[in-house]
Amino acid sequence: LKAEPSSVYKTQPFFYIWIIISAAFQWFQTVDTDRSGFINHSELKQALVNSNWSTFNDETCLMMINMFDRTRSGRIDLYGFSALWDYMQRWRALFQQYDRDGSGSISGTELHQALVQMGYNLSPQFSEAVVQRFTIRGVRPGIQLDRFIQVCTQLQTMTQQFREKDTSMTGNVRLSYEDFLSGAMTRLM
Ligand SMILES: [Ca+2]
Ligand SMILES: [Ca+2]
Repeated sequence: LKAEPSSVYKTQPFFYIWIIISAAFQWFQTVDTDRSGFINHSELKQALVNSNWSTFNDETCLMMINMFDRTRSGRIDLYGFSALWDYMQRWRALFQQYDRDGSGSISGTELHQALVQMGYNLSPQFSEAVVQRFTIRGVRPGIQLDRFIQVCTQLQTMTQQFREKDTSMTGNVRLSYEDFLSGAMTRLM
């Protein structure tokens, strides 16, 4: 048999997936405290921590359960969990990259830079308002990883919904009252 020069590169993704699954499996066993074979909302909430050691907020946990729950049962199996693990690694890396001053939170300015790099055409005031909205009173303005994921994911979904209506690509759409409410309601759920 003639060895293909590209075979090494072809096998690498599998090796990478194997690393993800085995590391995720170890974490899965730790997180699945009741040994049910599934991760529910409260187990996930206990497992995910921000850089200030606070647990993830309920909305972000619910959003992630919905994203990785393949059986639509409100809980995540091992395969969904390994995808979630990979997803979390990526978000943590992004968070660290955009936390330019290493403060452990994303400030308004840092969020603005992140959104510009992600291709959003939004003002610095927008990011400041978002950060203010999610900052806990009495601490320096900034958002933790859970809010960062929540904000970026919702922004992506809402932008997609907007683009579907903005057929002429002008950046402006006319929304009926009911369309507006439907959009807001689906985001609440
Ligand atoms: Ca469980
Ligand atoms: Ca920071």
